Amino acid sequence: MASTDLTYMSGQETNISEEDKVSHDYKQLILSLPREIGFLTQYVHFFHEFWCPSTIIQSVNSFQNHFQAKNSDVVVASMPKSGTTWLSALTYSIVNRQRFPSFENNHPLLKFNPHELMPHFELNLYGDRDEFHQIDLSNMIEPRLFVTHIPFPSLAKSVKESNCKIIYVCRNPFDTFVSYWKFANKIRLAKSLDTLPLEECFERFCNGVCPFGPFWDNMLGYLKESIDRPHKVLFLKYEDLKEDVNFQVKRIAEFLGVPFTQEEENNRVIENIIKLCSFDNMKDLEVNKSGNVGGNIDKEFFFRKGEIGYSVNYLSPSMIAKLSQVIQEKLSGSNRTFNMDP
Ligand code: PAP
Repeated sequence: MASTDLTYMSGQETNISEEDKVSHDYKQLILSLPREIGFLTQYVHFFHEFWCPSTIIQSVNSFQNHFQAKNSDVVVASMPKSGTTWLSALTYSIVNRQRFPSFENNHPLLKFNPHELMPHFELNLYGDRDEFHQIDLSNMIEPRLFVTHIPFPSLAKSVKESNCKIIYVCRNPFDTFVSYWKFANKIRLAKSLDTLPLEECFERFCNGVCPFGPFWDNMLGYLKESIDRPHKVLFLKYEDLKEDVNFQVKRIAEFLGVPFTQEEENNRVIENIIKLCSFDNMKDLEVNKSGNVGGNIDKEFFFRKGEIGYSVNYLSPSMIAKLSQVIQEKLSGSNRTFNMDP
């Protein structure tokens, strides 16, 4: 790919022209940081204790310095490829069910991809902004809904300290890794760039090197908060959503302080939300079949298989054994247990 760099915007990437927007001071900072080969960017840099793509460093800093959370805010947080799109759609539908009671006509999710309805702090909102730019969020309807992949300790102080709510979704690392690797290569192919070899990416992932990782640190940061402050952080698993989404949707609504009434249950509101946000439905929507988000990522790339355990078709038994061991070691050090079977 010669001297071309990729930058990671909107959960994805753009091209070298985006990196040119990084200010001189940030270029100096970036040069001083440890770096490794990235997935969607040429490099990721170790910044604020996580692996951060170069152009995101500036927006992460802007977000940390300027974002003022409101107690009514809701934040969907995750490692990339853990179910962000699905959880965002569910959260949007649950929170806005009074405003948009019809799930068949005129619902925003029939016209927009979830990523267009809920801005990412670091990828859309503060991406492509200079450090001192104050973003006007006064037009956002409350409760404001946001998305982030940033680890808990590196969130803006007001997000951590206010009473805003965070819902984190975690997915087993095998499927997360394969989903990310496939996603990155689809984008690279669309840009006529070399695809990334599975083995090399896997080694880096096992060493913790992936955007917003290490995987285990990102997950454990939110898991710890969900245990210490259960009213602040709800920790969900993609696999649990797949197993019993009805139960999890009720859990989310209760956590957000908007439980479903008996009348809503009788009117099958929960089932309608689940159907609207289901993989099959969302993948088939015209709005998700064409066009892009962030100016350069095909919306269809967000919907691939949506299955559990599909990664065994890509990872050898020895790769699965290796990542299992890494995860076990990382989790045992934290006295947490977590079923990570593929
Ligand atoms: P992001 O972090 O870039 O937003 P994210 O939505 O977290 O991506 O992850 C995409 C994965 O969720 C894909 O998994 P796969 O590659 O293993 O197939 C995608 O298919 C899956 N996905 C997207 N929407 C849904 C949905 N409505 N239900 C279940 N899985 C979904």
